[in-house]
Amino acid sequence: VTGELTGDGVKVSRRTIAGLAGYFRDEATRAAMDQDRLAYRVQAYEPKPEGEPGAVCCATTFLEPGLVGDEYLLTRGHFHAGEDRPELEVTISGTGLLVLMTRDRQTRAELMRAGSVHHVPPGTAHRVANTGGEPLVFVSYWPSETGHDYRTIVERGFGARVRRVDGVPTLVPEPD
Ligand code: M6P
Ligand code: ZN
Repeated sequence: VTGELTGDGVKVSRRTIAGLAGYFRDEATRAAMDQDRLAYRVQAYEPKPEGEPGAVCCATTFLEPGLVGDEYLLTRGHFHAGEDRPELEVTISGTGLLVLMTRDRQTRAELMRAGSVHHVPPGTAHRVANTGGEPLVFVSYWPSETGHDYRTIVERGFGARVRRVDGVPTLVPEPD
């Protein structure tokens, strides 16, 4: 009901503002913020080690509300190393946008709200932005043989960013 995962094998990780260096459009504003401030935490249950087949992994992400300049707090985002590996996102609470980008940088977004379910097709980078005033909580499911490619996003980013334009969350195209 809350998304909280507990029990043997659940691993918890935290990502602070410091851990999001380079991910926002306005890096100077990010660098001037409290570096220890929590951006999101993840509770993950991976029955098999990453890259090994035979299980479905799941994780709950608790993404804090807030802005860095005019950009909403976000997860780093990644492609899957296995290009044919999909993912499923189930929103527990809060509101946000799931940003999806194909390898040719076509970028779109889906509205996340309590109960919404989103399929991330194979070959699609995915990132979540919290556009609301409360934590955005969602559960993700992916096959255990999926590896993660963060480098492509670090190097080139997404084709669009979720920014506050006239008070409204807007997917704004971003030059490569
Ligand atoms: C979702 C899943 C996890 C991921 C988390 C945070 O829960 O996609 O695999 O760890 O979001 O996103 P990221 O790892 O891209 O920062
Ligand atoms: Zn993923």
